Amino acid sequence: MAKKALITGILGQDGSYLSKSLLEKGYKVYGLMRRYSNPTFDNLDYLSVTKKIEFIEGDMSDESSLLHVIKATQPDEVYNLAAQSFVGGSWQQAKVTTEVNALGVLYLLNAIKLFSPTSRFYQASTSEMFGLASDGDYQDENTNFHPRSPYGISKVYAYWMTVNFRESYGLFTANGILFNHESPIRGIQFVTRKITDAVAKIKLGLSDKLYLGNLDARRDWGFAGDYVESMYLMLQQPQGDDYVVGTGENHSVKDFVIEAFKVAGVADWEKHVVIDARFKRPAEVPNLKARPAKAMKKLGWKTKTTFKELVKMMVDADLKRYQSKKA
Ligand code: NAP
Ligand code: F7E
Repeated sequence: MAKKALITGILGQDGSYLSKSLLEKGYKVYGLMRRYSNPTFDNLDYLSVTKKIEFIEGDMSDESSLLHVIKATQPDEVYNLAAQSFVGGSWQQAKVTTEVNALGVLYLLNAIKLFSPTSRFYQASTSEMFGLASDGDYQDENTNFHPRSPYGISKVYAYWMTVNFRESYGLFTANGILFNHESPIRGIQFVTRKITDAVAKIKLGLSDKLYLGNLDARRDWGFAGDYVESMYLMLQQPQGDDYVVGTGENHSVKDFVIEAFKVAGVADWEKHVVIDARFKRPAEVPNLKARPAKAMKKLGWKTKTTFKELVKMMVDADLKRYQSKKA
């Protein structure tokens, strides 16, 4: 019989790539989505998998809906990807961020404990938990957390609750501490997609300026399609555990900007980029770089897409999108 997977956050970037990958592996996929009067399935349509997923309405802030979903689906694997995932918005919406990203995980784990205790649970943890990360040049499973935003703090709570359900009740739980991963369907607010979208518009004469905050922040950027494989691998291990996943290389926002303009063939990037204080954060995370040695050794996972390939993939996709709109 086909294995059953429940994915929360199915309509987001990672939910889209993961559902495609699990369907290809023969899974029956259930997707938790919020109730909308007029939902859009753009990301899943882009990957042509919408019709094969069974959608169930629910909300991470509504415990009763999660109890119902777990009881009704009895999944072999639960991938908890739902979150208010925009760091920059988490200061303005700290309560919602906490309810969804922190308490939502407690509700989901409790539902699994009550109604489907053999389900294996994946928690979408994040390099934002490391935050200031003053311990050294890179971050791994032994690095101390120093979150710098309500988002990072909410994810630290969820991380420890995931560990605690493993230690207290013997549930199979895993934290994937994933560093930034991007793709052509990355949300438009995130800096990489904001850049590639603007560069495509500038190239086609549809816009002239790109407004950004801190160009010096450094991130370890990989491709989302590669990273969802690590989530799957974590749930196939003999025991639940916690893993850092990243490329081991980092670049500044400025490096990303320069590469994107170069790929599009637009000269003089500095003429188009405007520094705008609205996009600076009250507390910045300056420098993240993964050391993914454990994931490489124990999961056999490794990144396949280089920084330059990622930037090109995203710029090309945005150019294609605007060109087809113009036609
Ligand atoms: P994303 O594109 O923002 O997707 C998040 C999904 O969560 C969306 O589909 C959203 O639903 C859903 N969601 C938000 N609030 C919800 C609620 N109250 N109830 C149910 N669903 C809700 O994020 P992503 O980039 O795919 O990231 C997936 C997960 O990995 C997130 O937990 C994120 O925090 C974490 N993470 C991401 C990265 C990264 O670089 N991408 C790195 C580390 C960890 P709607 O479609 O209805 O808005
Ligand atoms: O910012 C700087 C900004 O919003 C990256 C989420 O998926 O990855 C993501 O969080 C950097 C920051 O991603 C702008 O200050 C400059 O230093 O693309 P971002 P993030 O905050 O790293 C982690 C791993 C997650 O878990 C999150 O869910 O870029 N930056 N100028 C800007 N950022 C944005 N968004 N917009 C700007 O104009």
